[in-house]
Amino acid sequence: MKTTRRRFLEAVPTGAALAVLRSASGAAVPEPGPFTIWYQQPAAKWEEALAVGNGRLGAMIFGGVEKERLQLNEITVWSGSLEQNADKPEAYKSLPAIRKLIDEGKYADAGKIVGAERLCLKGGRYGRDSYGSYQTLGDLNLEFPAPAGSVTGYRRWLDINEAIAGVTWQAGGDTWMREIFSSAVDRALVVRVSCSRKGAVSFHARLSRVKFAETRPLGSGTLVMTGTSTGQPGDLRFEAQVRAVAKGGTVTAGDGIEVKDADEALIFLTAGTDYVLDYAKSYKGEDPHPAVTRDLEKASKRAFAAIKSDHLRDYQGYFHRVSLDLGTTANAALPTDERLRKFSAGEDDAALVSLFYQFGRYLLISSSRPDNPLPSNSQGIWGDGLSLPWGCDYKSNINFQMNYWPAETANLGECHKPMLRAIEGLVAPGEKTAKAYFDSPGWAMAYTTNAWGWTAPGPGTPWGPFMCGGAWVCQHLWEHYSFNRDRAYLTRVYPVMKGAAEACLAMLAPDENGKLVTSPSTSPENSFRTDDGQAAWTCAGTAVERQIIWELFNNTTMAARTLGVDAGFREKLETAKASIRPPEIGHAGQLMEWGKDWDLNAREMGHRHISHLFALHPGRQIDPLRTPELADAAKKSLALRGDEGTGWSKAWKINCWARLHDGEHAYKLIREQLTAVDSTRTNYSNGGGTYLNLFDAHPPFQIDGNFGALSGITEMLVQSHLLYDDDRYLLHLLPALPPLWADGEVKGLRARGGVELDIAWRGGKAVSATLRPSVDATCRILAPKGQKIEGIRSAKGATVLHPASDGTIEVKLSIASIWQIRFA
Ligand code: FUC
Repeated sequence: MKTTRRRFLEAVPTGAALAVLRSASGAAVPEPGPFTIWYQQPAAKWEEALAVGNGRLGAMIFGGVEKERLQLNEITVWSGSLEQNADKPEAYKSLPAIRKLIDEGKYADAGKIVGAERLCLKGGRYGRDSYGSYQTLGDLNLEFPAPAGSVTGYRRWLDINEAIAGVTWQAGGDTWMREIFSSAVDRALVVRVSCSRKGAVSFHARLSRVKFAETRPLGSGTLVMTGTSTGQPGDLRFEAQVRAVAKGGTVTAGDGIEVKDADEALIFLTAGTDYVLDYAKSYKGEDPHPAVTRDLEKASKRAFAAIKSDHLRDYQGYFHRVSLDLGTTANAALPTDERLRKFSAGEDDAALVSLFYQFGRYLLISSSRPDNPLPSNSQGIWGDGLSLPWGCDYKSNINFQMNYWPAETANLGECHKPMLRAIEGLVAPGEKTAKAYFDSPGWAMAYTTNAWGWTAPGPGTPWGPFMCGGAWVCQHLWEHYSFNRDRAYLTRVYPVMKGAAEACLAMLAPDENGKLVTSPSTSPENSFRTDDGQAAWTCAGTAVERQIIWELFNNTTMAARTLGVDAGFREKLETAKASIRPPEIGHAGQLMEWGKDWDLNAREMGHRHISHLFALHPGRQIDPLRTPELADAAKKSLALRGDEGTGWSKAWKINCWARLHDGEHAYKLIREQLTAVDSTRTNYSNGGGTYLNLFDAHPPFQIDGNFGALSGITEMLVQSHLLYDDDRYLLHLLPALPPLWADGEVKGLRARGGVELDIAWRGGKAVSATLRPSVDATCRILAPKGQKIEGIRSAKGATVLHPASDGTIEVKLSIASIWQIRFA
């Protein structure tokens, strides 16, 4: 299929969509544009509904003509509570016996003791007891009179350029429309119901929840729903309020809100809970009623046009920072479900990939605003039911981190903040965990966390006792600094990194050659068979734990050096880092996953976790430019694992192939990730893909695959993870461009060192690049393979190029100048 250039992608002006039909009050029905995800039928199930969110308050829109269901979420609606007895206080006493068994090669026996002594004491089961689960807030149901005549021209959409969803249809000569968005400025979900005929708008609105809530009228045209997460005393309390305001007609409230014969109606919904992210307060905050009431009073007094324009200014302030043009094909004109099905069947649709890319950015902006009370969870903020898959928590052996991989690179650094705050909040509970399991200072988190500061190991094996979750999430603290260079921020988070490093020192023990390894150690959720036939999952020194700790020690020493603090501790970490057993290559040429060469005896050769590739991505210890043999071994490991997997597993592999500079293989995985999936049954091995609403399918729905793919596509275009000097970075332009994306343009990506950049390419070759440093930055630049940098200049003149022996060019870029690169 022929690919034609598309010029309109970048910054489509607000309201540019064609106004073909107008409602009685002037609301215009928009036509689908390049940023519209749209369908010609209502959602038949939750995975077809469309998501809106303001970071905290979200809805899934089903779009029925007579019955509209808005399934509601508020990010702090969680069952469970702080578990004070999660840690086994004397678990550390088992360490010597376990280490001895491991040293003797009795891995299965060592695993038995870990299972008996080093899991949590209490809690930890998703959806049950104190661990709890993220939950639905409830539903806003709208019921309309039967349409006068047959329905034609039905369309349901989500415009991610505006973060506004809508539904339109015609019946009996009338045109109907609903527009729905969640405003961060007004802290409210806003719905406008309009019709081309005056006085035609009538409906009944209700608030409901499967359990544990009651609704009552509150003054004219307002309902309030209050409840608790599981109906038990001490539970989290929530409240939602909804109000209808009509132009013309009447509004009354009883068990629901009745709007009759209006020209147009606005519905406002506000919500909150008594949750606060504060361990010292046992996560119990204030009664939500005053804030929910205040938000409703404020929003419902404002005009729709004012709310909408504030919403657009706010949302587009994030969204418009990046544009991506990979070309477009005829399929771009089709409804999104058809496009996805055709793409799954092998048809080309480059614009679907860029839409999916921008949808990932939309999802992060919509589930993780800077002031969010909690970070984006494993379903972002969108989930129906009282007990969601895996508690819908923050699984820290990959999933939590993957949600935030693209935050900095895709120019949404502020959206990273909820995660960074949550990490700081793990120190207090994590100190108990470090003390209990390692008798050490500092803090640790095992394989997962939840709204209640869970840091203990899980209640089962092999997943529960992975103890490096805390060390892993600390990578994000340093990354936020390396992209933004804010010393005040680094000063605040440095003690968090240091605390995690202190606990890691206690996790390490010397191996038979005096090299440091973790013991006991696991490779997340995978197990092996030893050469003498033991089926086990505990050993010493899994690759992932050594790599995570290397990364943490590396970042913590750089942070201490940047801040000029802690010389003694820094030295201790540097010495320890140099003694950590480095990544190893096994007999099949692969990167070894465990402490011994057992990869070919793995219980599951195609296991979805590729933990031992941490050093390739998201780490930086392995890279084709610096450690080509290890990079080849990583490639071999990827081949042994295969491309099958869950949605997030495929997404991780996109990042890995991008880091291996293999754009073709990365693109193969993007194609597989964009396979239309219908099933919601949990599949751990080979069901990964994308639902018709473009949510990632594990299956079931898990948002990390959306964010992981966003990160992976960004890594294909720019990489900046390699340091060539203390805290100075190498900018690698177009490191993994697939042949199919011959012509394209990306604008507004961010690189470490504080640089924003644009690149345009034709025929697979870079034609121009622009760098906008946000600090004075010295960096090195590597041109795409086969190309050279001829010059870099700004309006003030050219910068001197210092070619280095590795083919890179060192340049000094001053802030407040825009630098243009010329390629040969
Ligand atoms: C980890 C993964 C599963 C799933 C769960 C939420 O345990 O192994 O595949 O993603 O987290």
